[in-house]
Amino acid sequence: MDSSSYTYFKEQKLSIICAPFCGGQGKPGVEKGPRYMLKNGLETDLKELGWTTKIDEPLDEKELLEKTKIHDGIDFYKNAKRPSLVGETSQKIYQSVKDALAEDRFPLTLGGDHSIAIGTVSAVIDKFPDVGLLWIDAHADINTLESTDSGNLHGCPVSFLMGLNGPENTPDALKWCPGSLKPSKIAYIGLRDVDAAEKKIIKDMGISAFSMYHVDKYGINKVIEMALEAIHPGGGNGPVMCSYDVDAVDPLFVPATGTPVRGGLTLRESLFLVERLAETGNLVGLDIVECNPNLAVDDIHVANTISAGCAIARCALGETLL
Ligand SMILES: [Mn+2]
Repeated sequence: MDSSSYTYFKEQKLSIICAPFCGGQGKPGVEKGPRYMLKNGLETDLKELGWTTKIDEPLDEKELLEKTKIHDGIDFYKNAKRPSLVGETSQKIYQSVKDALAEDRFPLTLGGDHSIAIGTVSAVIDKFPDVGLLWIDAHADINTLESTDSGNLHGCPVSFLMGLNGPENTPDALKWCPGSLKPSKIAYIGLRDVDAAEKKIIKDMGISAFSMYHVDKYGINKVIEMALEAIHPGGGNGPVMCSYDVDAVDPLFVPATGTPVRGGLTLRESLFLVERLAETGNLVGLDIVECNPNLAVDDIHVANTISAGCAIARCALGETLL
């Protein structure tokens, strides 16, 4: 793709924002995601696609890992684990994404667990108030503080983004989050493990959700087009943010992730999805989250997972097969 293909980032400037955070869930290792993806040559590959890159590391991986242990058992709100740390960390990511967008840089954020999207999506909405959000995931991540069984906040970011917890029921450290995402501005793709309470929220609020059933029924291209039409009615045109949890991809292809669920997207469907979004020229932000090298059984698992994460980034940012 040449730079004229981009509606919002004609100068093709990019910030790679590293978000090595594992405190939104309980399995250490997911903080290694950014480091592993960069070691895999991601920055060089993106440069070759024409992007001028800058790496932003607002978090200290080691310090944060220590803090996550310290916060265990003392930092909680109702059933939710480590809300102060999640709030403080996602606010730092929020600032980094805001800084990138202020310089007209495309924000590519590498997680870390999915709680960091509280920061990324909020910042993108500040810059593009009419942005539509595509949440690519096996899970809906829309549990509220009331409904979460596990208490892991990586299962709750959408509820904060939408303001579903209400001001009086939001932990102090998360009160910075505007919570302004409207139900009509989000669409899910890839769902296959949705809690009963989440199903109710999705139904009651009329949120567009395309599960693996829809992918099987209509094919991935039609699903993407329906999702775009849902967030931008009347042609599907307008800014799009993509928050991509690699567990949307079938564990055959992405085994090293915290909450794998079988029956997911094939590797081609996963990449086609972002190739198709790149083709619209309307992408304004991308997260790639939940790559956890510690959960690999062998080196091939690590390589498959990390290379899939990197391929998603490249395809979203202009890599094509021909
Ligand atoms: Mn997720």
